[in-house]
Amino acid sequence: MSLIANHPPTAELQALDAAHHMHPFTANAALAEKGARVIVRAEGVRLTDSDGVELLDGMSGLWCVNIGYGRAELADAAARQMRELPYYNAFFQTSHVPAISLAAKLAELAPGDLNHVFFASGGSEANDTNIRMVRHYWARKGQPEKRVIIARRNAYHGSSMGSASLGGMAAMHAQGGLPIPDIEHIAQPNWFAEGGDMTPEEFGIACARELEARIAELGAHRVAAFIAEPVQGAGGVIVPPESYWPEIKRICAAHDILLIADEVITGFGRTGHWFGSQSYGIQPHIMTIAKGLSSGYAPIGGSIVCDEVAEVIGGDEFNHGYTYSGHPVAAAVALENLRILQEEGVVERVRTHTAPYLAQVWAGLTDHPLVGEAVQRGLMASIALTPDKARRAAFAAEPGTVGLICRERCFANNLVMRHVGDRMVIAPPLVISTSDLDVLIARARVALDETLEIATREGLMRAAA
Ligand code: PXG
Repeated sequence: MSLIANHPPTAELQALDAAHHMHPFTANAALAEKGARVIVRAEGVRLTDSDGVELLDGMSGLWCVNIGYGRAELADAAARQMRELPYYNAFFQTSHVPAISLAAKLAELAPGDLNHVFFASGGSEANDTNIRMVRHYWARKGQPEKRVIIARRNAYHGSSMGSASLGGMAAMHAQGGLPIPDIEHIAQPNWFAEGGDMTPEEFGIACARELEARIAELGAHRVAAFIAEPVQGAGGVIVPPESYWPEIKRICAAHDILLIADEVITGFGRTGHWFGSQSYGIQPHIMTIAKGLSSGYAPIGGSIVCDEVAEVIGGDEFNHGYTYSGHPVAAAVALENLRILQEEGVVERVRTHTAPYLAQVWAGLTDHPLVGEAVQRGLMASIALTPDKARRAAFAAEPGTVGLICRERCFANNLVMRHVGDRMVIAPPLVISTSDLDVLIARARVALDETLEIATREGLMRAAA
């Protein structure tokens, strides 16, 4: 590797970034003062910044680089496809080889009769497709009033008007006139924060029964679908109690409600199966996919749709689609990514090797005085920071104050770990080795020690009333 940087110096990049680049989910003025950390390249599970410092990426970028960085095969697939057919569409009675092959491959990988794919460029677009598709489905079946979609508080389903309405994040609904009509929210199965005196299993049932209660309130004739992530990701890696999904399944079936599994994070091996639904024995009617579909090498997402819904929707023209639906280059990259995941046995290795190892070392973090619980499923995991373990207490300070300190300490120790409020989350590339998991845990421990020291010094170790 060349030691001569092929980019301007960091300060210059930061100044241009501050002057012209509006960052997503960021207070840009505050960032401008501090300067963004500029990432210039990556290999395997490691990022390199513009000062040449190496970081262990505990987040797979943004939950997406499942296969790890630097796979030349994906670059070659993109270049090949760009030369042969950089763009064509499927709107007006045409199709092309990458979209056809990818749809067929996804039908093979997805469980049961999820045999049809509607492509998008990412998860937000795919969830907007889902809103229109389930409402149109019931309308075509003669029940146009069956249009309410029930989702969960603290869920993340994207940033477009529709998908952010599905999402249950209050801070997002507070900006830009959300939610759109006929979206309802129920509790998330977050036992640590909201379980009170119930056991996790009792709490899982209670959360699921909120769905049944809301359906009863609205009338089943008005409810089109329930959407949820098998394991909430951006909400803080909330692993539901084992009792939760069987009860949700029963309720959806009993009231003739479509089930949409948002697999944007849980898909493509994250939970140790191809899809999170398989980890929980769920057979959804629609799955939202994105991120790991191409390991983030190209923007592509979509909806995998069951036979019945596809047949009803296919009966006339569904007035919906994106210029880049099934983009040939992105589809070719996704196909190559799936080939490698499959041929190298990456998903199986997570299930039988790395996830069990992570489960063991991650659980060990509960001996730290700041850590109230440590949960994990496959290669996604979280810890809840607390000032009082016995009470599972929240901090008296503004939520996220201590989490942000911990995130900063991780960054300073060359580990990318995200905070969601006062939960710390990881989702490393699926190709991570057990020795790199050891490095991750060692750096996390240092960061936790430093966080405890700072929080104690600043009087932040007080519990909310
Ligand atoms: N569904 C889920 C479950 C997601 O996690 C989306 C939909 C939207 O996908 P697109 O491709 O439109 O971004 C997501 C995205 C975070 C973070 O900070 C998480 C996501 C996106 C950005 C930030 O955890 N998830």
